[in-house]
Parts: sequence; structure tokens; C-alpha cells
Amino acid sequence: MKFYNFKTAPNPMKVRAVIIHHKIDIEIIDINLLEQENLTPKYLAINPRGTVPALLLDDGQILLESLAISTFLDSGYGEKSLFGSDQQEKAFILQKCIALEDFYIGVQEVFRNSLERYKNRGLPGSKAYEQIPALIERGNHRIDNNLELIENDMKNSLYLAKDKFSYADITLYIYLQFAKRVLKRDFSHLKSIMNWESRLSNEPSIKKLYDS
Ligand SMILES: N[C@@H](CCC(=O)N[C@@H](CS)C(=O)NCC(=O)O)C(=O)O
Repeated sequence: MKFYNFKTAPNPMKVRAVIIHHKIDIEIIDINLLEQENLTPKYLAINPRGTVPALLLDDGQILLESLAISTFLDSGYGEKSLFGSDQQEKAFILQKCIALEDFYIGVQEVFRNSLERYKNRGLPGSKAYEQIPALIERGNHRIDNNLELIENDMKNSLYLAKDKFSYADITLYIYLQFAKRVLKRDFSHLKSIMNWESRLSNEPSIKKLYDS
């Protein structure tokens, strides 16, 4: 298998957290998004969408989408699964992971529509999309509304889903660090999320992900 990655991009980072958690031995190939290596004919032949992550399977098939790649790699690790071990856990963890995309779309709406380097690249990937400045304000509302819901949910729980460390925690942690770094947003008023974040920063796979 070959894993197509970019070190600081949130979606490949989520997959790398799974690789680290399960100590999976896999070839990692970096595609430099800052130099638009994802838009070269060579990479588009691998993934015509021009996005990372992508996983090339041993039989030549290409698997896209961070959530699909992560569940694929995670399955087969039974008790240590990041996606839950019984019917309920699996459903609740998946529910959180999907819901977190609304938060991340808000983050994307802000940075893709405000940064000069995304001119005509308002959406990720190989196709041209104009920036829409009006989405910046809406994106910021979307971020705040999602975090308010998460803050309320987190008041009485240690983790995002079913009170155990899961891929949902990995997802939010990575999206939050990205939002702080790229948007320069301060979330310190969200006390439950901040407590959770400081606990998460001590999870071995998270520590290793950000140290590597
Ligand atoms: N839904 C996809 C999104 C993939 C995606 O948008 N990846 C970003 C990096 S986080 C990308 O490849 N961006 C390329 C670009 O900016 O053109 C997933 O979860 O894997």
C-alpha cells in the first residue's frame, strides 16, 4: 500500500493518526500542496480529484476520503479500534465524525475565500472555483455555532463520543488546531473544549502526530 499525504493538511493528518495509533507499517508519499504538486498530471493520474489523502491498495485500487481510508486501516484491530467496538459505539462515533464536517466546512469557507493564494481555487482539488467573500462571515458563524453545540455536549463528558477516545476526538483536535493556526481564532472562552483539548494533547498518538 502507498499513502499519499501532506504533512500539515488536516485530512491526511487524521489518517496518519490512525497509522500511528495502530503502528501500521505503510509507505508514505508526500504531495506538496503548497507547490500544487496535487495538480500535476502525475498525481492527477493517481487521484483525478487532486486531493489528499489517497490510499493505493496492493491490488491497484485507489481509496479516497479520509474517513473511508481511516476505517479501512482501522478495521481488523478489534479492541483498539478508534471507531468503537459494539453496534452503538460504532454508530455514535460515526455520527460525531460526520457532524464535525459541518464545523470544518465553516473553517474552509473562511480560509478558502479569504486567502490570496486560493484565488480561483475556492474549493479544494483540481477544478477552478471563484472565491465568494460573503462566505467568510457565514463560515465564522458556522464555526461558532458548531463549537457552541460541542461545548454543551462536552460539559459532562471526557471525550466526544461514548466517553472513550475515538476517531471523533482525533478529527476535532486536528480541525481545531488548524482553525487556530490558519484563521488565528481564539477559542479560550470554550472552557469544556479547552479542558478536553489539553487532555487530548497528552494522548500518545496525538502527541506523536504533532511531534513527527
Ligand atoms: N473529503 C475529503 C477532502 C480532501 C481534501 O479536501 N483534502 C485537502 C487537504 S486537507 C486537499 O487535498 N486540498 C487540495 C487543494 O487545496 O487543492 C477527505 O476527507 O479526504
